[in-house]
Amino acid sequence: MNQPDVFAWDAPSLAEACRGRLRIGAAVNTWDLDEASPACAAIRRQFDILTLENESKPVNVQPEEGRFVFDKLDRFTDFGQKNGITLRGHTLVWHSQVPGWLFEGEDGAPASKEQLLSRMQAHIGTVVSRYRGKIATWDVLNEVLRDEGGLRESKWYKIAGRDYIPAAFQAAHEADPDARLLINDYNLESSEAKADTMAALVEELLRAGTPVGGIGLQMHLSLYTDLELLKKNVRKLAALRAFAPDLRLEVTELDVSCYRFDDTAEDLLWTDALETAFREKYAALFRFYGELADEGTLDTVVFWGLSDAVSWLNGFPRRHKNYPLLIGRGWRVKPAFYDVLALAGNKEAQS
Ligand code: 9MR
Repeated sequence: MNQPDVFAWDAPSLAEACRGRLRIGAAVNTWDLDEASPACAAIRRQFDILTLENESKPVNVQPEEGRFVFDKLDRFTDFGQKNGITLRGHTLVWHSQVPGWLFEGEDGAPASKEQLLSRMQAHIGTVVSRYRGKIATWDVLNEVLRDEGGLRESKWYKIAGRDYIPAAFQAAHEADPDARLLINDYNLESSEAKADTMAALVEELLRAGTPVGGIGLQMHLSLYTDLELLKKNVRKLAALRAFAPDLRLEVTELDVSCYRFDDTAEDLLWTDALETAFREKYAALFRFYGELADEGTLDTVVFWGLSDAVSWLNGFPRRHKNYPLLIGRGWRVKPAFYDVLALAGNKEAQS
């Protein structure tokens, strides 16, 4: 069926269609929040949950020890409150976009474990308590696992061992006992070893009484993602709810690249064949998200970016034109948008 080729702000609202079942969000930057901008119009129409793409990462929030920069986060939370939009905090502990001073001790030596943990607690405590009640979910830990399973051997791990993991959750929980606290990672859907490590780690944390509220599945996917494997791995993580019924999964950074990761092709043109594959992928995904939502496992799906024009995938892993989102260049919604709209919002459309 042909659907109108319209701007995102004139199209039906995906967030509204999904309300009560899934929150639908996007990663944004504060320049998108200017009232008169097309980005802002698209946000208000299409999304009811937002994440800052870069501006709330540790290197931007505490570039030097004790010097916190809150102007962007303040703008974000003011916007959310004014527009009734739920907010996600991204991220508190990461190996990337993290300031170097965190890991430095006296005279060029590495920081001690105690020093690193106390700096981590100070960062988390200051940031999370400032936005207590305003930021609903925090990606407390980001990408602490290796693709091949096991914990990433980051500076965090090398200095503090695995103790930084529960300590980060404890610090965030003390600062805002009502916030949902997540551990967030990529390739959980495509690497069984990584999904197994995540399941074992979260189980261990929950058994020890660590306040983990959920698992963030980034879901940077492609047209070539194996959906059967994706479902199997997600099911494995969802099974943790058997002994922690409040645990939730969130899809935190969804996009569907039209390239394989190691693809060195020149810019792909948007052909009918690509369009068909893209629609099928998104429809199958949202059918699955709907199932998870209906059983209470998943309640949030956030796209990583507002439109194809600004997606990070135009520059990663190499510079090429990509088309990973439901809003295309020129702010027009794609046919796949209407497929998702029909699927995500109502159960009948899924049969
Ligand atoms: O989209 C973000 C991009 O603009 C930054 O350059 C990049 C820096 O590492 O981070 C990107 O966002 C990442 C997110 O914070 C964590 N998961 C992977 C995302 C894509 O790289």
